[in-house]
Amino acid sequence: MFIFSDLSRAVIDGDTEQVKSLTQEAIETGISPQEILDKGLLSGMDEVGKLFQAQEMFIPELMISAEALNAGLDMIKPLFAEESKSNKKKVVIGTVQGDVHDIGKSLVSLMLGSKGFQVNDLGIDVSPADFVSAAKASGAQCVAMSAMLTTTMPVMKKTIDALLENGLRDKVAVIVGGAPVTREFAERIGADGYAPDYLTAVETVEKLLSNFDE
Ligand code: B12
Repeated sequence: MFIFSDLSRAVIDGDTEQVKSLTQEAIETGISPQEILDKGLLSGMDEVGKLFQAQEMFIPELMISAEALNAGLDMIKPLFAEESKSNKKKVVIGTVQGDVHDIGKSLVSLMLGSKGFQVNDLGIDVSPADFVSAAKASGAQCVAMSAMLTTTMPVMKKTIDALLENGLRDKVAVIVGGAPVTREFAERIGADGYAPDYLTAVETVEKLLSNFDE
């Protein structure tokens, strides 16, 4: 469908107004929020990643594309929330210290919320101490960490160590993700789960927490 390629193009161009009007049009046409996201907004960001890698796009343009994507995302968020069914399990989520990438983390957060999890999204640049205090304060059953840089991946291990030092490690399931993170890395640092995308992330958290009482 043309609307998907137009939407991707608008993300690549960082044209927020165009993203908004095409997203609105897609919603009105009855296209599912998931398709708008995957085939339009995220496929545009995929292309942005490739152009950046090829040095055909630079940081300021990336930021403008991210803003445009987020404008579309804000419009489809309520459509995901409509599917929600309440469950009392709590998840603390954030992008680790030193890392400001938040699109993937926010998607995982959104999807968990739409499946009824109580999500405490700590945002970006979250220190191990902040993960620990948020998990403690909310009595969360799960800590979910995102890292997009090879240089910030070690903070995931530091956070797991901090959970252990604070007596929380056996009370929370830890799940990790982000483009450079692999299942092998997750196992190596002692995480309980790993997922490559937002859909698998939700399935994995559901599986991990199925043993916890509500
Ligand atoms: C947009 C972007 C930015 C934007 C971020 C804006 C924002 N608000 O997030 C800006 C411009 C700020 C940025 C900055 C930088 N970036 Co950048 N950025 C990207 C880019 C193009 C897209 C990332 C993205 O949003 N993808 C779309 C989302 C939906 O995908 P995702 O994040 O992978 O998330 C999915 C999965 O990974 C998973 N997931 C994510 N989190 C979690 C968490 C859990 C718990 C689970 C289970 C799953 C999960 O589910 C998500 C949804 O399906 C990537 C390219 C790429 N290929 O990833 C580079 C990239 C990540 N950036 C990179 C770099 C180098 C940088 C900078 C260091 C550049 C610089 N010289 O300044 C800075 C670092 C700033 C910092 N301290 O964090 C490199 C990282 C290389 C590496 N391996 O270390 C990449 C890979 C580009 C490249 N090829 O070189 N960046």
